[in-house]
Amino acid sequence: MSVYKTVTKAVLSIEQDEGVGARVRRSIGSGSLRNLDPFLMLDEFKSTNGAGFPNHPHRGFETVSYMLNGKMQHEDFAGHKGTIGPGDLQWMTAGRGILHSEMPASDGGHGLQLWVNLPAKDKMMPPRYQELLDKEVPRVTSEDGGATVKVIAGKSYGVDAAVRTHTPIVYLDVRVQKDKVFEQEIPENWTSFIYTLSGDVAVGDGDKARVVEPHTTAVLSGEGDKLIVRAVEDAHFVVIGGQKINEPIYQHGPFVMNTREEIMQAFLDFQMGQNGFEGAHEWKSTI
Ligand code: 3F1
Ligand code: FE2
Repeated sequence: MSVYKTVTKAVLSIEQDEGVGARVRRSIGSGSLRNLDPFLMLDEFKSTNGAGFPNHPHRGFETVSYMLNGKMQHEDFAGHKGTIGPGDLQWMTAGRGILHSEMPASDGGHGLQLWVNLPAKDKMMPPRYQELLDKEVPRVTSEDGGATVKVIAGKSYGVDAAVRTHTPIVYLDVRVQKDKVFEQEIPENWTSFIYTLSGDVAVGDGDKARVVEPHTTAVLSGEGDKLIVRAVEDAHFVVIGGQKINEPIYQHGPFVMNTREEIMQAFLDFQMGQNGFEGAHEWKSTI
């Protein structure tokens, strides 16, 4: 018999400044939502005025950019360049080093960026992109048609994602009609949460359900192997879960390693243009 997960914590995200002139609602990674292994950060990003995230490096983790509306341009120091449009997904494994620029196209953008930690053995792997257009992201509908899901990572209602992850992860974009229900298996002891975009939802079963408003992170219990969400009104949210990596985390901004020494090495490598940061100095973004 399955046991439903409960909400252990619900935190509303308030808009804050990030990047250059950009505004984000920070979910994971904000003061009260740290240590959600394997997740380091989740930002809901909305731009109107061309503000974004010019030239900056990453090492030791993955950035998952998922566009909800509008367009973002990206360009990295190895010449990888493109535009992410509505519903498109870019799963970027920074590995040993990426230097890039992420800027909204002229009419602005609305999207989510999730940072997923890498296990120690993969932190220095060569960078890799998995890019899917909206129409290439697998979709599935619940039995009664009340819930529709885009399977970004993991599996839902029997449909597998196209993306490959380094540790087990589930990432779903879910829309549920008013008074309908979404159900999802998530293993016990994983870290998992939902982040709401629009519409109030009741998370959890029966008496234990908790109503959550938009722009809120509802952290789910390790106990229980099933999530149930009822839409109080037409609702849109993401479900994110992952197996814990259980390794020490030493983070300095966009470098996430296991020890202080590895962080000092990352600074040195970036400064010297070595060990994955070759050419970092000479590079100038064109976007
Ligand atoms: C100037 C600056 C400061 C901080 O590495 C959290 C540049 C980068 C950084 S950063 N990145 S911030 C970030 C947040 C959201 O700390 C970067 C990009 C974000 O969203 C981009 C996005 C979202 C959806 C692109 C495409 C779809
Ligand atoms: Fe970035």
